[in-house]
Amino acid sequence: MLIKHTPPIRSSEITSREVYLSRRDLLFGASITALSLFAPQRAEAMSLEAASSPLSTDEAATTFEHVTSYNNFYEFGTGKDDPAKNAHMLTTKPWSVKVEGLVSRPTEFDLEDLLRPITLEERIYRLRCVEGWSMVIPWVGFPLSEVLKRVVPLGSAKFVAFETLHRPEEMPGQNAFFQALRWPYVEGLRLDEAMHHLTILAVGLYGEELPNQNGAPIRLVVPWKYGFKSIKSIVKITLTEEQPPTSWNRQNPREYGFYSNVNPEVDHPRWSQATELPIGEGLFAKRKPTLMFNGYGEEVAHLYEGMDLTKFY
Ligand SMILES: Nc1nc2c(c(=O)[nH]1)N[C@H]1C(S)=C(S)[C@@H](COP(=O)(O)O)O[C@H]1N2
Ligand SMILES: [Mo]
Repeated sequence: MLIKHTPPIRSSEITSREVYLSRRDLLFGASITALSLFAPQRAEAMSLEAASSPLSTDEAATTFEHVTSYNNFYEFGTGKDDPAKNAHMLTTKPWSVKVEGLVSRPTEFDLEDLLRPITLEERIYRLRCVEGWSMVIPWVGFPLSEVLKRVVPLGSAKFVAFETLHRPEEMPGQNAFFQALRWPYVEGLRLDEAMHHLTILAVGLYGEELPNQNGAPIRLVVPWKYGFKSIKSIVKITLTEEQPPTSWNRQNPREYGFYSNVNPEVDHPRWSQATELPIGEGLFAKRKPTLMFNGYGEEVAHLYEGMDLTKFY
């Protein structure tokens, strides 16, 4: 089992990038064993072993506190602080993920079995929400393609559909009088987007197991698309021939398309998408220009060659 269960670290213990970076040396340094012998208390903080990825941005990460207290996870309420308040209700162990549809080997993986042959990586990725804010998050995860290859997609598979857990007893938003969305939350990618090396399944952040509010125990991260594509707490992945429905497109097709690539030139009908506010930089933080494909254009622009991105938004 790759994830070692250690008592969760309180956010108050990890508030700055400085603290994180010193812990990161512990996690990734060569002298882990020696340190754990001589500094048992600090070594105890280790929980996820991951190799750091060259695909990371070198921008400063948003603090652990902000990453875990300012969230969108409507299953736990529509307020930004609701997921941090309510997501502890979710039971994430045991957990399994079904991978089925147009594949040769449909499989229901226990999370542990899914992770056993997999090498975890730390990837520091930008996350841009369609609401106009952004964060930089040190995810721990692995390429989605590794799972897809294990089930062997058929030639007819063109899209990948994802589904979040539906468990109203533990997800108050699924039980609310006012239902913010139709449940379960669903998302989708084209197969080539799903196989792309930047597309990962995350099981942790900041070297810790994924906090529930961030989509425990396993969530998608697609860094060149708006945040809502990065579906949380996944229980099912289905390969399909037809483009699958997605929650926000179903909710409001004029405002949210299937592709949802970060694009400063295509405005949301009710507001501009040209700039973003970095979260956690205080009262005087300045909005900064949003980059095409969230800054990942060199790696992903070829996927959309010849497509009119104002039409396929
Ligand atoms: N199941 C589910 N996944 C979800 C959401 C949600 O409400 N439910 N919100 C999305 C949105 S709008 C964003 S911006 C990101 C936020 O991820 P974070 O809270 O880890 O920063 O999760 C996405 N994944
Ligand atoms: Mo979002």
